[in-house]
Amino acid sequence: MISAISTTFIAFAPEKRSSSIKSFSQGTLQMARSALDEVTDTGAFNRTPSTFRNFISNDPSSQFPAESGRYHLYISYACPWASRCFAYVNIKGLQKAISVTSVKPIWGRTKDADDHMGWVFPSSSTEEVGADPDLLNGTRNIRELYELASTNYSGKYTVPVLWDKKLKTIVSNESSEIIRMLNTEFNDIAENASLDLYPPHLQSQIDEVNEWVYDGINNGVYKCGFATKQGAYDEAVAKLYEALDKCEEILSKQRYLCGNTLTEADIRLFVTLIRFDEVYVVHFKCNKKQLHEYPNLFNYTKDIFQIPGMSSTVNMEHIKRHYYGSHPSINRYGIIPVGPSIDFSTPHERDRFST
Ligand SMILES: N[C@@H](CCC(=O)N[C@@H](CS)C(=O)NCC(=O)O)C(=O)O
Repeated sequence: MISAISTTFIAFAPEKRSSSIKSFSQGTLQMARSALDEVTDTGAFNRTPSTFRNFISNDPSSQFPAESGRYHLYISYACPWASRCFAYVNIKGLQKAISVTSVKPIWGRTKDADDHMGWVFPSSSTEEVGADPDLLNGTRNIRELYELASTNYSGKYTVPVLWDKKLKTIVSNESSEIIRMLNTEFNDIAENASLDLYPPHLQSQIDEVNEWVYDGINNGVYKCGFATKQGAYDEAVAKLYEALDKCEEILSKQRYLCGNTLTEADIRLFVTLIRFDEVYVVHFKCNKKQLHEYPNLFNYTKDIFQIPGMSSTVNMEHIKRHYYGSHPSINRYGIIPVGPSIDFSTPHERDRFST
């Protein structure tokens, strides 16, 4: 019985909401139901925090114990946040333990009763290459999945969703926490258990890097793209290029962001860089400089792309079709620009740095 499970679900009381976030349905005070609604009065994109924040643990007596076959990850190949979780499944060697389903790339209607647009599943496994129906729960879209997990949910219907097949509920919809669980809690069953992307001696450095990379780059590109006033865009784009320049400088001296070993900070940066020239330069107006004009950042992106398990998490067709096709407020006709079709499998010479 779902109602009997005490999972952590952060419900936002009306008084806690940012009063400047536009309401989903006109005239009512609702949480943003889509990223397109998360704009403040100053025209700045303001991301709402995730709401399901439970943790899987390697302690067998915990509410969500790490067990093979128990959890399912719902993703979109288009989404950078979901892709970083999928990347962890692959590089930690958890493919046999955690099953994964991707939605269709382009948002569709999720209910006849209203006009919400969101992530939908194909109705058959042949309808859309790279996407599958929800064979586990039989839902038609991610919204229905949230409604299965909670009867009073009133936030966005985002991916990733880490689903517990046993308790039939959402464990977490916050990728930064899902990747931490995947890094440590499944090590008894992970095929690549020795890979530690958040080792104790680097944790404070990783946290520090994550903070400015998230603000300036991961979330920064969205702040550029979804800004509705010039000042908000100008501020976001200046911060973005300041952070990219800082990365370029760091990566001219060492292979990865926190030294010469791969860490969580690199996977988090990678998911934004791989989408940069194909999408963010045009769709989000991040065109001061392109990724391939930064020699170190560009080669670094190729380096990470070529880590076994990473390239299969990148589906550029889904990425391009999603962004250009799902945000009519910034790309009214859904036209997908040609190119630049970058090949990330070419030599990168990053192995010149000793590891
Ligand atoms: N904080 C979340 C953010 C996830 C997120 O924003 N996902 C986007 C796709 S890239 C989404 O599903 N958006 C649905 C919507 O805006 O309606 C995480 O990192 O897991």
